[in-house]
Amino acid sequence: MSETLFSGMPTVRYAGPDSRDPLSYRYYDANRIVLGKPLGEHLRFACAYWHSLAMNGSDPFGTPSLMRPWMRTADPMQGAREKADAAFDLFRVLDVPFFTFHDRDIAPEGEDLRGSLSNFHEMVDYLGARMQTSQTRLLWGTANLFSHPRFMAGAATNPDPDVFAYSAATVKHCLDATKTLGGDNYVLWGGREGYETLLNTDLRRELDQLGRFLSLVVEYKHKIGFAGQILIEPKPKEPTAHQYDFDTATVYGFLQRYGLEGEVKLNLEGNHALLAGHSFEHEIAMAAAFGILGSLDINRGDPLLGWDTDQFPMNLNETAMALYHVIKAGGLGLGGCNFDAKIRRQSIDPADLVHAHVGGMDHCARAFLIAAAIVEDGQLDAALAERYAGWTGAGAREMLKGKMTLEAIAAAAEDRNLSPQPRSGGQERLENLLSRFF
Ligand code: XLS
Ligand code: NI
Ligand code: NI
Repeated sequence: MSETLFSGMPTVRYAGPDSRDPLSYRYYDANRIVLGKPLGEHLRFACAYWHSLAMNGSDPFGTPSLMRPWMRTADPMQGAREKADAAFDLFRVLDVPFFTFHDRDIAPEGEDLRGSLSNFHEMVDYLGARMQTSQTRLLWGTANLFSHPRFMAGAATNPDPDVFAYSAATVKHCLDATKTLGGDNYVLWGGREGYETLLNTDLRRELDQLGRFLSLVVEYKHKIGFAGQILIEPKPKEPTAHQYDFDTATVYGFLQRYGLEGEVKLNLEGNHALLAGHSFEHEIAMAAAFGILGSLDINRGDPLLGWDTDQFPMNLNETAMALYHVIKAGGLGLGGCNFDAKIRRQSIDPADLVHAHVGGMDHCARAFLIAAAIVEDGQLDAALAERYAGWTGAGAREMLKGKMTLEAIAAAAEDRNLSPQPRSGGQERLENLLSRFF
């Protein structure tokens, strides 16, 4: 492996909460047993190739601010190899257990579909070889079906059937590669699956196209024996004004409509929850309630801005409560905590990338320890159980069993001449209880 931007950096290690070394983990002790298993196995952190290796700091007002060496290499395939070397060296520095990628992050676009697929498979082989000598495994793969202008009117929902077919071919090869590299999940974020104006959009047709596309992916997953999960990543807006995969509840309805609710789970992102007018914990709890919690893109947005700023998580209350609901749901299983997060445009030093991830991992570890302490304490759970205790009674349960009619319930209520008394929800008491853990 050639020299990389990170060659001179030692692997970041756990050094305890009192450590003053900014490049040490103070809370992320991957081997520490929490709630019966190692912390690292609860969190399953992943580094996102696109933000960390492919992003160049450009924004709608400015040119790239982060010109990494591999971005200047004349031969794009050689650049892709240098980028992969840098990626695996960064993973070594962070000691991060997983990574995630889009096809286009790891390999350049070719002259045509065949050329792009050939570049892609060549780089998948290269990554496979890198993985032989690395601890870092693949959390998920995905296809970039939104950057190239061919996708400007959507991928699966495009009015042009050739774009649907092009996208199908791309996803087929990405799923093959994800399986080959031992990925635990395959993610579909509907980048431009949405619309700008109904003047040029046949909504019903586009939804049916999306439903069929997803069914094709699920059929193929079973055909090749991919043991991982298929995940949809909801997002309400950006890039299109009306994204079809708006939020957890919307996607669940969509999955039900196309009979896929038992096949597909969700990859939930903090910033996307915020854009949908929800909190991260709401989206997680909602997915858990539907039984479709899959994985997390653990980042944060700026509540003052209306777009996907993809910042590293740093709000302890927000992250702890998100992870509390993950624990309550039984954990992330094959999913993990993917840093779909990018450094700011001014953070131009390679070390900034390391600081960002070390901070993010440590922050999440600390938040997880807080969430685990709340679970172990049990008072919040007890308060919840107490609030719904009335439903444990036989009479109450009868009403939900589907055997009592509305008339029967009415007759019983009249018979008992009910006069239910309001009870306090106790929110402030519970908030005070929570604040003891922070
Ligand atoms: C964009 C999405 C994207 C997905 C992967 O907002 O978060 O990064 O995670 O395509
Ligand atoms: Ni996002
Ligand atoms: Ni994301």
